[in-house]
Amino acid sequence: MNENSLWPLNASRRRFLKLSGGGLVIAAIGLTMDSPAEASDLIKVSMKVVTGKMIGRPGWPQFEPGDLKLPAHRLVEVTVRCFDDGNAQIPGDYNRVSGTIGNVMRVIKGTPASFAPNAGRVVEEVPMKEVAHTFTVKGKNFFMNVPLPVSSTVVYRFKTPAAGKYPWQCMAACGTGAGGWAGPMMTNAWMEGMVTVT
Ligand SMILES: [Cu+2]
Repeated sequence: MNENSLWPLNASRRRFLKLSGGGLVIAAIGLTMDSPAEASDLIKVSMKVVTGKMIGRPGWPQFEPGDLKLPAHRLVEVTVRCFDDGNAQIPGDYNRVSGTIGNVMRVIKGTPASFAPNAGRVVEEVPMKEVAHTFTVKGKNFFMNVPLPVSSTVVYRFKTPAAGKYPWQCMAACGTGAGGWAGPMMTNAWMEGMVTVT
């Protein structure tokens, strides 16, 4: 598959967003992603966001896996199925895709088990009111923001940065408490976690 035909590069439009909402917790490393046999291969990662109801813990939506381990300087394709049909408030600009190849992602309606490579459409942003969660990674010289629309599947590609630990946080107020920033939003491998690049 030609990377550029599906993922137009748009290196000139780089957006650097400021993270708000407090510190990020550095914690344990979770799942290790499979590495392909050949170094030139695209690494594919599959994630999902399940609702609290689905896992018997209402009010606690969760990313699975909550921690990623990836090799440095490699092209990774991530598919995220968001089973959550509820939106949540996000700070301005976190509805925009940033830090992926071309600063875009592909959005497919629903959470089908399989779909054609060109299914759905390529977008640079999601309407604010349609965002259920974000996968927002911040680390030294690296920032990536992927907004997840309700009840949808997104596919994006990114180049892993240099070795290091890159915390991620969901920036949509999907948790418990008055502001929606408690509970899973403050719990490792729930709505925050670690991308460990080696
Ligand atoms: Cu969330």
